[in-house]
Amino acid sequence: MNGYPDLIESNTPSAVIRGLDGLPFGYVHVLRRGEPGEPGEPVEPPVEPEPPPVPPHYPLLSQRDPRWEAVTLGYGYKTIGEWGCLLTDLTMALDYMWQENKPDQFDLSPTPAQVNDALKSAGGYSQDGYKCKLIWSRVPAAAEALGLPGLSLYKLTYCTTTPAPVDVIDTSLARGDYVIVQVDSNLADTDVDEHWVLITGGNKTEYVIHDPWLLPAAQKELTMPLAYCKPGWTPDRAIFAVAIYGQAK
Ligand SMILES: [Ca+2]
Repeated sequence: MNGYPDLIESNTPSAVIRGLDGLPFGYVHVLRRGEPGEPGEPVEPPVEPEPPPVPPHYPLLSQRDPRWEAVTLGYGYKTIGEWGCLLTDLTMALDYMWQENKPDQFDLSPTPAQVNDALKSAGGYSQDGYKCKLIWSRVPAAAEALGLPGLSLYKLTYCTTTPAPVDVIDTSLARGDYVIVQVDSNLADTDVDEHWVLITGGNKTEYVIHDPWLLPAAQKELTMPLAYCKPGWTPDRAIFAVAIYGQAK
């Protein structure tokens, strides 16, 4: 005997230590080698699971955002804040495409001012008097210059006097294409006051739209026919042109 109490190994959490006189004088935890928490062996922290990736979503951008509202649209005499609705719609679509293709560079998605510059470099505008008009077929080249190759113009149709092709819109939405439509910004008169919005969901009876005119940009989504429809109108009556872009999937 060395004068020290014997350690009694046990499967139970505690074991009794007895002195030489056989009387218990304390309790200690007796740990088997390899059990968690053994002194001298670090305990591995629990591994946190990776957060799920954020699914792509359309941003809510306003053409009247002070960051770009004063920028000249193309080569014209109007600004993005005044006439940049279509440009802002395109930017929201390209930002969605960006999220799909570059999810790790989420914060670098292009702004309307950057898309405007890319369109100018790609020959994406034509001058028509004081108007600066978009050349639809040049948008893919501008997108590629921004780092987004593979965009195609699938459809461009004007339907001023005929019902809009809502079946085509619905098929395109289901496929994940980008749908931009023209509406009448002033329903109080009889002509079509050109305005473009982005359709982000829904179907032929009710579409969710992102309206670039609204400010602030974090405005709530609108729906047609609540917006841009006279009483009794369905979306196919209220849409006067349809442009659909997409990327090969
Ligand atoms: Ca009108």
